[in-house]
Amino acid sequence: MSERQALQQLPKAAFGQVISAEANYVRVNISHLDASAAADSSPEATSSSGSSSSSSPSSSQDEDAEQLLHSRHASNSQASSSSSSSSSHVPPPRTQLLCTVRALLKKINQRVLVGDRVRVHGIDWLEGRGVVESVQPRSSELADPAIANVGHVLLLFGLTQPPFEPQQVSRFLVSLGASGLPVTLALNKCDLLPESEVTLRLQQVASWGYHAVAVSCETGQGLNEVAQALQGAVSVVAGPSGAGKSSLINALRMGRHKPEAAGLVGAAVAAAEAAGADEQDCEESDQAADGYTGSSSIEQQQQQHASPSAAADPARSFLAVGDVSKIGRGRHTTRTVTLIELPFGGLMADTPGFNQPTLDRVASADLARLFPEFNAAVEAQGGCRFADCMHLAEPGCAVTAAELERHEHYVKFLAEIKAREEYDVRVMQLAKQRREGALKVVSGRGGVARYEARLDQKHRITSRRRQKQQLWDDSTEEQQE
Ligand SMILES: Nc1nc2c(ncn2[C@@H]2O[C@H](COP(=O)(O)OP(=O)(O)OP(=O)(O)O)[C@@H](O)[C@H]2O)c(=O)[nH]1
Ligand SMILES: [Mg+2]
Ligand SMILES: [Zn+2]
Repeated sequence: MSERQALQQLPKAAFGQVISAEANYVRVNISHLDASAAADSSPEATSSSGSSSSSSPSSSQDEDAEQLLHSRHASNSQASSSSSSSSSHVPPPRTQLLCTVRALLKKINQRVLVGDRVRVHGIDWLEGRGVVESVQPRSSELADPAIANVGHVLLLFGLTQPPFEPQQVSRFLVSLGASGLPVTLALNKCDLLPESEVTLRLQQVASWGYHAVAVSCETGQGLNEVAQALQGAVSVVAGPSGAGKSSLINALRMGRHKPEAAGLVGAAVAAAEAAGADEQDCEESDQAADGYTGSSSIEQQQQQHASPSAAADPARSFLAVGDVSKIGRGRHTTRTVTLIELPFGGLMADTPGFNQPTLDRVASADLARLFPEFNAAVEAQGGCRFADCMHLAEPGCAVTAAELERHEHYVKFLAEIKAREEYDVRVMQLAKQRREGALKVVSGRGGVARYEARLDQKHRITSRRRQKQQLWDDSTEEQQE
């Protein structure tokens, strides 16, 4: 059986994981075929297979096809030189598919996130396209960054450039700590500060109840400890723009965490910076690293995916990194969430940097427990006087008595969360009243909709339109009689 025929015999549905997502399409890494789905039964497929037998493949054909997919899986992850071999007339077989999302999923507001395990159907193996039909239940889901099924979070901040901002770090710790996932905290760019200042930062973070690793993508310091935490896990790196998230993934992919690889990181960073020199190159670099491009149309993506040049050029196999601005802030170089394979086992999602992760998933009643030093203070003092103490101005509060550095962060976050909770309650009450008919929506000046109390039936004035309609109905009834 030729390669083309084998591809046409593959079932038209498969399971896989979303490795990157754009507004209109997602890229799915295919893990296995759905053998229960029928293979291509189009006339072209059956005629090119040269047989007049039934449209569904026999089990041996199934095995052939599956073997082909798996053999391609292995060869795809190596260099792409094989694409110029004798099979040049056959489009490259796909272990990654570019997929649209089924309209029904959009209608029911089912978002497809990076990391989602999905069933893809209607697959065109030759073109490498399909449609995401359903999303399997998630083991975890984060809002900021939006990603599903990760088991571990790496929080990365710059010790400088961008500056270390305690309240921002707290916010990330609370926002991601609320997910219940294990968090590793790393402080990058320790090569830019004297050791004494790095030590002070580590002590500050330790006083909050966290162990942080001081790392440098430039010198490789601390990367081994980070690599150990990531090994074998599906992780996501989060942190502000410019912290060095993409640089860290590049360094790990270079094997920079291994002591014997000293000196390689300079080359990696230089190559990545060259790749990030302009927008076009950034996107090509992203594509080479993870099979994703930021180009707008599905056709462009297909063409770029088929191009072997990116994989052949080692400089392009890094994620793009961008210089920080004059005031030491990141430039939002990474624009999408992308899952990338780590050479020592495991997957790592690179994410766009952001400054204010949401606290929408944190309840006011849970906030205090997300400050480990509060728990320690309460335990040390044998508890607050009141069991339901919110650690604000209550007498006998163990937390306020301990005069902790992050208490002011807690107070700010609590106010924000309470305001949101009160708003949510109001919206729910309004929705309830609307369901019960106590309110009606009227459009006011400028077409702005507002709610107005609905009067009891007996107090309502019948509109002139309704009066006229009633007269009309009565007269036609009379005529009919
Ligand atoms: N000196 C020094 N510079 C670093 C280190 N890590 C990263 N950088 C530099 O910091 C800048 C930003 O790095 P990126 O990897 O693009 O940062 P990012 O967190 O991915 O940023 P976004 O994609 O914008 O979210 C680049 O100029 C890197 O070369 C480090 O350990 N030491
Ligand atoms: Mg980045
Ligand atoms: Zn208290």
